[in-house]
Amino acid sequence: MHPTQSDTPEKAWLVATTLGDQPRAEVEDSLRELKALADTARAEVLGETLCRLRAIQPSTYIGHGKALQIAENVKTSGASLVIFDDDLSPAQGRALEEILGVRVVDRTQLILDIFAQRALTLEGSLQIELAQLQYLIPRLRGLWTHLERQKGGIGLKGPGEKQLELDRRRIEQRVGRIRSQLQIVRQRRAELRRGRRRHGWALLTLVGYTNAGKSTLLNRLTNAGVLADDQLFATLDPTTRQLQLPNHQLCLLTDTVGFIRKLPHHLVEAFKATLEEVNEADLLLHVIDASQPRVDEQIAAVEAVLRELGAQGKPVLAVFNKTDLERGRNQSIRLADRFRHSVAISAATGEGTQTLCQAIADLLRDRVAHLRLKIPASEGRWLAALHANGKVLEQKVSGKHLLVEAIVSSSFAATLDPKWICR
Ligand SMILES: Nc1nc2c(ncn2[C@@H]2O[C@H](COP(=O)(O)OP(=O)(O)OP(=O)(O)O)[C@@H](O)[C@H]2O)c(=O)[nH]1
Ligand SMILES: [Mg+2]
Repeated sequence: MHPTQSDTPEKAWLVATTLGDQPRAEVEDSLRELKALADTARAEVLGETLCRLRAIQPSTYIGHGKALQIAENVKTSGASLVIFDDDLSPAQGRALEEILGVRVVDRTQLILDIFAQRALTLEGSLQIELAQLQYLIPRLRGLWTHLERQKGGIGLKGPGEKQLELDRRRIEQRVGRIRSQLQIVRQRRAELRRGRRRHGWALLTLVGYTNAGKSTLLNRLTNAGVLADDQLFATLDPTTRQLQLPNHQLCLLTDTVGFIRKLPHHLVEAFKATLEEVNEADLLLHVIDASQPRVDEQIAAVEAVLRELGAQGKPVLAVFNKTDLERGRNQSIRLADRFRHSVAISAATGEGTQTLCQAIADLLRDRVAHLRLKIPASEGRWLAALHANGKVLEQKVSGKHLLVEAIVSSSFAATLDPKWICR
């Protein structure tokens, strides 16, 4: 079912709908995004239809007359695939395929396909497979009807209920196996995080709409060398790098998968292992592409996913990005009121990134300690620990003592002998 995997691009016709008095501009924007998704999946878009619906038709989603009109468009254009911007029920998908005479894919399936193409690591592949199987289970019946038809249909005895039941059971077993493998991944991630916590370094996670510039920012701040691309969902797997703030405080910055409007629930569910980086963060950097015409909706979409993850209470620093573009500059001024803490930057040019680092340091102030220490020479091994866990600004020997000035996390400071700390 991948519209994406053959060498010759699939030729797609796009369909979006407005319901009731939903503003047209909103749907046009969603359609533009669907086009970008189709493009990311390497489908060639031949045309599009925007349907105004008074109500959703339970059987075919859009009206029958409209469906026939699209069937005509499909035929004359030579499209091999119709992509719906809205989610279709399995029955609606089948009924539409019947009328349109070509495969019908909805937005969820398109996003699942893109994720499947992008998954490089075992963790990513397992998560996407889980989401795909869960999407598939309620659609199995339709799949079999298709196969029967391809075999000649009428009179041919299909695999029937028994086969369907067998397949469902096999898929459910696979789902069970993936879940337990993912459980192991989660444990490994949790161990990794515990390891990082031991140093007391603050954990920062980049979140934001896909294509907002999260990876570009990670690269800019840490020379991470991760892929940043003008494509949706360029990043699937989290990358973590160390970042040193202007006060010499060390923290860890994690880049993770981007969000999108109507992000399939299965995906959010399946990507829990990856997205735990969000829940574990001490501070979220919400990267916002301020140059987007409908930036408010993108912000709302990200906030909705954060709520779904249970991360709504986390401290957030809004990072208005792409202010090298005029609209980015203008909108970042307007948007500042919406957030308690915000900074305007351009990850591309680096402008504003110093202010950003300062803002992060300010927000994490209570996690860091600037110490002057007088350590007995016999406890010299602590000097190595200070170097490993923080930033030593100065060190010298004075008689039987080491005098050290250092920046360390508050939690590491708590492990030091209080007698050594000079007030
Ligand atoms: N003009 C401009 N373009 C930027 C800026 N930051 C990022 N971009 C571009 O925006 C596109 C997306 O950047 P990425 O860093 O891949 O975005 P992302 O948020 O990591 O996207 P996903 O991983 O797909 O969620 C790339 O083409 C970047 O070059 C910026 O400050 N200004
Ligand atoms: Mg990215």
